[in-house]
Amino acid sequence: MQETLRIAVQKSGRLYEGSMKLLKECGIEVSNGNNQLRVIAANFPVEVFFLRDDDIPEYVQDAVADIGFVGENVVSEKNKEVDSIEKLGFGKCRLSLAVPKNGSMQSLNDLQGKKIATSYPFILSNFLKEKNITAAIHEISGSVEIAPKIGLADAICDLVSSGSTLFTNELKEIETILSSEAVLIKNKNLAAGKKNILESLLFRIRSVKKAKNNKYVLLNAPNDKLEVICGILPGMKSPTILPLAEPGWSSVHSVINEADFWNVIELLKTNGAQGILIIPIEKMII
Ligand code: PRT
Ligand code: ZN
Repeated sequence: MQETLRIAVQKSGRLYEGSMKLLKECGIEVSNGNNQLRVIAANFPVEVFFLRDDDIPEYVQDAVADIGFVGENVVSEKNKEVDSIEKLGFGKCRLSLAVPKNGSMQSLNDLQGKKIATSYPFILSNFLKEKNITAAIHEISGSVEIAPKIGLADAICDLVSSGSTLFTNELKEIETILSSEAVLIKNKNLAAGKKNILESLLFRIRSVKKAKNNKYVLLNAPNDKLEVICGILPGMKSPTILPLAEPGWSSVHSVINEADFWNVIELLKTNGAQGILIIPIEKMII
């Protein structure tokens, strides 16, 4: 029987869609139409297990699953023996300390001797120890944000993404403890065959991620501006230049990083580029 790599993915919740989308973009067909707990991919040697996110680090540590897609916040809190090997670019959030907006507490030191509600007691206690703050940690599993209002705690330590939950509960962030996104974790002792499958999966994931971070640019430029325009557009190797039917003009093709996008476009325009087209890239292999 051919070896398969067992991937643990969140069954439902904030990481489910991102995880399934990533597998799909990697060309791996996993149909979970019947809400099954275990699905074998049709065209790649992987088997997907659908689990609660909190259980994924332990299952990967214990080799029930070989790898998992899970939040870095959960990996840090569970503190299991697994390797985090690749950030996946979705599920971004931060674990923060927050206090009542109109109260007297303003900064970290004001938490001295106070009570903090959280679902992340391990991360929080390490953080407080490091900062020499003695506070009581009250562990609760959900709706942490209402704890100050109902008198359960003075402050909270919880995940924040847009900040709207804090806002509606009249809380303000005073400190970020950890930035998090979904990450690929692996068992520490994968057999050679599984390692090979993981390598080809990682190759696909990295190609998808690179493509997302880059855009394909097409533009027209007068030939006397080509040198300066090519200097602005580094590309994967160097830009491709093709002559236009109109004498004295060329078409320039290249790839630019999403982060540099607006700066680069402005510069291209001021240096004589015209008809600039920006096209998303599906996969990028360097
Ligand atoms: O059932 P299961 O145990 O699998 O799921 P769960 O309910 O424990 O987790 P789930 O689906 O809520 O979150 C899964 C993972 O998504 C987390 O471990 C994080 O890695 C990531 N993630 C990203 C978030 C958020 N963003 C997030 N905003 N997890 C939770 N939140 C919550 C937060 O706790 C707070 O209640 O959303 C609220 C804040 O959001 P904003 O947008 O109002 O700031
Ligand atoms: Zn959970």
